[in-house]
Amino acid sequence: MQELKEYPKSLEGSKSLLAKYLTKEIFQELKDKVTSNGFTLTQAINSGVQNPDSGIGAYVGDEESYEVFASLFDPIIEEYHGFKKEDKHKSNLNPDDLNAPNPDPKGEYILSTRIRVGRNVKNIPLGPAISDEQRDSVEKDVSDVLSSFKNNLGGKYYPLNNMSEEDSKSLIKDHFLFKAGDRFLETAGLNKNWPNSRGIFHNNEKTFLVWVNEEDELRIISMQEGGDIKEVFTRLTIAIDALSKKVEFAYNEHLGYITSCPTNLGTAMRASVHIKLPNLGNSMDEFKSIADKYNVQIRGIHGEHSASEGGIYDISNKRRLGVSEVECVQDMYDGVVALIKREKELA
Ligand code: ADP
Ligand code: CIR
Repeated sequence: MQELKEYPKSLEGSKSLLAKYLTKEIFQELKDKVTSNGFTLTQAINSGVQNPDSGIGAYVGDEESYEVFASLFDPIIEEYHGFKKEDKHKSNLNPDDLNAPNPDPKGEYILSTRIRVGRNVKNIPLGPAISDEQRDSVEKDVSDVLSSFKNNLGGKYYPLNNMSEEDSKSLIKDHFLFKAGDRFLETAGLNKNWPNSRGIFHNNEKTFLVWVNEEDELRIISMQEGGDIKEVFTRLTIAIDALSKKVEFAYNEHLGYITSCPTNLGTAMRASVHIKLPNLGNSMDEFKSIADKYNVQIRGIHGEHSASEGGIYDISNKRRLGVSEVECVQDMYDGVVALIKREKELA
């Protein structure tokens, strides 16, 4: 990748947080800085430079990037999470502290619930700066640990480079597997040597899954049909605990779990439901204003940057840093309850 000498023109007019906070002065201040893994500003911002329609537009190659390029990342983190430089992250993975009785016991609105966290292995560069050998060793170590899991968490690891196109298509369509060729990840350097060293582990029921070497080295996922959010959270906490006993993850007191995208820092948790909201879907301004009020994000049915189909939306917590895991799920829950209430009124 050619190192940028001049402020990138494509950012002029872009609405991304990168464009907002990478002023010409900050570009000059940071353009020759480099982390001990050799990660540069050009690499950190390439995704947003190549994709001016990004919401954020920047990724890091290692934990140190958040320090070296702090004058860019601090304001992005502050705006996205409402989290200031002097704030401290907190954690609470106790399902008993969650107040989330099924908001839709008759199953009229919620199709499924999914909660994931991102994790990266301590002392290894993050995806945008990882070497092929390091990516390989992450895959080997993590898949060995997962293959030793028993009972409800027991299952099998499926490497992507050994998967038929038919199987991968059906896993993607059914929302279990990440898609290939995402242009935001591609330009962030996250798809290098694809499909090698990537894969998915899942138990028989596909209620516990782990993505290996996608945007983060691990995405630990709990999901099931319906709206029993507490059951999904409980299974996830058991899985996180089991994995944390075997793999040490990158974490610091200020930023929590270290992730390649600044939106995922902290808990690295996205708790979501797939939910039918056709009437709110026809009043998008009101839908967005309720979502903003409850700190939830609206996505389409096939994940980030996808569209809704049949009035079904993906509703998830927006904040992940400076709030605990229980609070992330509570944000999503409170937002979903408010959205169902309004949807009923509009029907
Ligand atoms: P991430 O969750 O890692 O931020 P995406 O937004 O790309 O990533 O979503 C990943 C996949 O998970 C997509 O296929 C998406 O449809 C699926 N998904 C997300 N939430 C749910 C849900 N509540 N139920 C079923 N599938 C879901
Ligand atoms: C973007 O900037 O749009 C992509 N790089 C994805 C950012 C992460 N998405 C989010 O809002 N959590």
